[in-house]
Amino acid sequence: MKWNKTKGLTLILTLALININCESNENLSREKIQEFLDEGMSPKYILDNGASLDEFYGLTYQGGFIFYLDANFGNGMIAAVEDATDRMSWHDAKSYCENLSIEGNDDWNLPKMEHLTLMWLNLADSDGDGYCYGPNDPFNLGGFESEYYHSSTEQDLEDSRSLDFYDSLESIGPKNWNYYVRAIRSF
Ligand SMILES: [Ca+2]
Ligand SMILES: [Ca+2]
Repeated sequence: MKWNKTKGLTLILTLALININCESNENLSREKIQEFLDEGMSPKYILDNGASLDEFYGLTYQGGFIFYLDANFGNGMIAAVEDATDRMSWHDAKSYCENLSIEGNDDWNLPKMEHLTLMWLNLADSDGDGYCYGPNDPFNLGGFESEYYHSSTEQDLEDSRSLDFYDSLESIGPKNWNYYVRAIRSF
């Protein structure tokens, strides 16, 4: 059998994972999952080795926070770790996201309404009490503001949909209103 660096590393990581599972016989901790992600393991591989889906939300992967993960196929979505610096109009929000480049990835987008809602559920209100109290809220995993965020979803030519990150109330308003912006990408 021929060795190379990648094979060696994969074997070491696999043994580490098996070792953890045998010792604890419990689900992997968030800290451990984050370590494995940082070492280059895929979320799907970690899932298949005993991690539970909920533990992934808010962990960092490919330059963002995981807020969606498909347990069957291993694809998912991340939110950029920060908002755009300023509140901006819908058109500016779209081009800001499309021009973003983080860790070599330039396929960021303004989230559709359903993805913005998922981001709120799995990151901003991770404790599920129905509210996000802003950056100092310990259960607000993405550091979101307790304010309105743009979605890419249009209502008509002049209006678009947004989400109040305080209580996840949906709103429809003119595209030239300035709201907070958080880019997302799929992996
Ligand atoms: Ca782009
Ligand atoms: Ca909450």
